[in-house]
Amino acid sequence: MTLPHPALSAADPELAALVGAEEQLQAETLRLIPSENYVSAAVLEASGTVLQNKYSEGYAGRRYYEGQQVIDQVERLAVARAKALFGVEHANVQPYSGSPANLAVYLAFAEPGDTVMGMALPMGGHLTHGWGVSATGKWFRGVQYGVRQDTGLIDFDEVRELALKERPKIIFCGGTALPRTIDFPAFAEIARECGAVLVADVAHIAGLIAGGAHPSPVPHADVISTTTHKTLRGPRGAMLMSREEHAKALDKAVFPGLQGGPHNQTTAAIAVALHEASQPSFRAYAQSVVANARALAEALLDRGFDLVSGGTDNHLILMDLTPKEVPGKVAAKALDRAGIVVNYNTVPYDPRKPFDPSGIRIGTPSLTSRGLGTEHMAAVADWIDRGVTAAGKEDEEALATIRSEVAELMSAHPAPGLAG
Ligand code: DSN
Repeated sequence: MTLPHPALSAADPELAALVGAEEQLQAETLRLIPSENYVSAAVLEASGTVLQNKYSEGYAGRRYYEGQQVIDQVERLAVARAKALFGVEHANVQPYSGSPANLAVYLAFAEPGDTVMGMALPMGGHLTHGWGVSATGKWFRGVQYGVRQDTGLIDFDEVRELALKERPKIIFCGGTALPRTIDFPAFAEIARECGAVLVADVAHIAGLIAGGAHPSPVPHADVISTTTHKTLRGPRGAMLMSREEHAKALDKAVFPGLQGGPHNQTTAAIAVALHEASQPSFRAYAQSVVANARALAEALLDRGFDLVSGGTDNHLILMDLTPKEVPGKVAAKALDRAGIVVNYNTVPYDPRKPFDPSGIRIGTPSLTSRGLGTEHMAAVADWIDRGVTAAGKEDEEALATIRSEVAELMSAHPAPGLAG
């Protein structure tokens, strides 16, 4: 199923064909990358509007360009909805994406060379939490915590000890491969003890928080940073939220500190997504994402898979394929050929290299958006199991069989935004 794009097809058939091919790929495959989702048709429409045509440097009522009669209302609406949904005093909806949002936090609260602390990338953290190859690890002194090797869980005694020794200006909690609930009060206590600004990077779980399926970082974190396109199911963008006391510093850091004109079409689509996330149906969605992940984790454990931390509390499962003797990248590429889209990922204490690691990372936001429920998770686990086995044996026929089975189930569950 592809959508009609009459103007695009007439003006640029080559590009229109590529868009159609991507629509088909997204419709036919089982997308398990935990940071991806399907936006609604309404979000898709809002992000493709004439709001695209406006420059709006500044903030509502304080712009450097005229003609903002409508844009100001769009941004105010998005801000008001973010504040209401997350229960925060201040929201900035202008960051282009998660990495610029986090950079703005550095600009607001630290000077180059200052010490910052975050979870190490190979342990499940994010590049922008002070990891060495990122600007945040080059321009700041990043110290990193991890998880315990025996449990796969954060050891708060270790985090406290490191924080009190290193005295970071900023502590980040949250990350990209964390299958367990983030203990915001525990991080807040440590940040208070060492006088650090606590930033909860909830990019992965923002939708779960909005839907009441994960505890909120409010009032524990000083700053909340999030993208808008993962479990929150909005367009590719980001937000920074805080108490009023930090509003000025954050706003100044985003603009003029780091960015120019906001992407107004994205702001509009964020507003739509926030409206959708405030509906009762979104609460049900968030609960279902977690229920599906738990059911999938159980089904994988039943099939002998090794899951980091032994399971999941949220939308994400990190699988260590070492016992299966199939490298993560080999498995991910084979599953892709089978119509199951995952990403290869390091696991904590991974002896292999990041570009060829031991694990794969999967999650349930996208399949839940298509209406799949716990009753489907045994089949999903079975496909992953057969796919990993086929990867080890280079059995292309088995992968092709899985692909047709996946496509059949997907055709019975049309994806939001692609249903025509
Ligand atoms: N790329 C995001 C993710 O996949 O988790 C993090 O930046």
